[in-house]
Amino acid sequence: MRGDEFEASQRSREWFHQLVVLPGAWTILRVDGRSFSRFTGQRYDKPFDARFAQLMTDTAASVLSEFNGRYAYTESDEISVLLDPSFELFGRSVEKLVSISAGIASAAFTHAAGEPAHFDSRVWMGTGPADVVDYFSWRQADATRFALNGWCYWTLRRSGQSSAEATRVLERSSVADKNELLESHGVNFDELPGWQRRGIGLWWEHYDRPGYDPVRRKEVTTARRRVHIERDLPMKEDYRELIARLAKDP
Ligand SMILES: Nc1nc2c(ncn2[C@@H]2O[C@H](COP(=O)(O)OP(=O)(O)OP(=O)(O)O)[C@@H](O)[C@H]2O)c(=O)[nH]1
Ligand SMILES: [Mg+2]
Repeated sequence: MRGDEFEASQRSREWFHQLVVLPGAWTILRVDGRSFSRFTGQRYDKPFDARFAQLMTDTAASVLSEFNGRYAYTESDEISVLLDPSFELFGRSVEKLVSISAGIASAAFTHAAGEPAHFDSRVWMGTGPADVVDYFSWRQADATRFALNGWCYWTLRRSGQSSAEATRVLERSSVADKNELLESHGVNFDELPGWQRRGIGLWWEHYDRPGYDPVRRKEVTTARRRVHIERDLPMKEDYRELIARLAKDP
């Protein structure tokens, strides 16, 4: 076999490298901490720890910035980043998108936490802004479920129940039952911090930075952008409207 044929036959075995996200598709990358139940177990307060949420927020800001995304959302140990439908980074290669997003998240989190941790990644594709609105509503509902379950579970554990007992009680409980359970232990779910119940959103905001132009010797303002971090997101219909605004063309 000639050298160039050998080269081509080896390249053809990189089978998945041809796989790309459809041109113009609305794309979301979701990274998720690997075995974070174990990682967070001994290190962070349960069910929520503001220090852990800050690490996830720092990580979300890194992924949002590196991919120049439109919006990032974090809850529990996951981060979703919405890419612009016109993005062309890495030729839209699925292998590149998942490996680089997982790599960025793992590096950013490890750097911020000072301990090694890593993330997996997946790609979601939608056909338009309405799909994107549904996606983020879905993840926010997951955040609310995670918060309600976590608070109930740890409230029962702290009241003396074993892991198996607490799990059994929760399996048989409706959402209303869980709210009542917390109420009976003096916890009003609706008054818990918004970031725990609804997750944290990040997007770009534009601002004018005043400065001085030494050549023209005059005051000038330059347009800049920075990442806005929202720890008190709206919910349900208001959240859907926020996402619809962020996903609006262009
Ligand atoms: N202590 C603590 N743990 C948290 C917090 N937020 C998320 N977690 C943990 O992160 C886990 C995330 O769930 P999963 O992603 O389903 O579990 P995982 O162990 O990471 O499993 P894989 O993602 O499949 O590798 C939760 O079960 C919690 O244990 C927090 O604020 N404090
Ligand atoms: Mg995980």
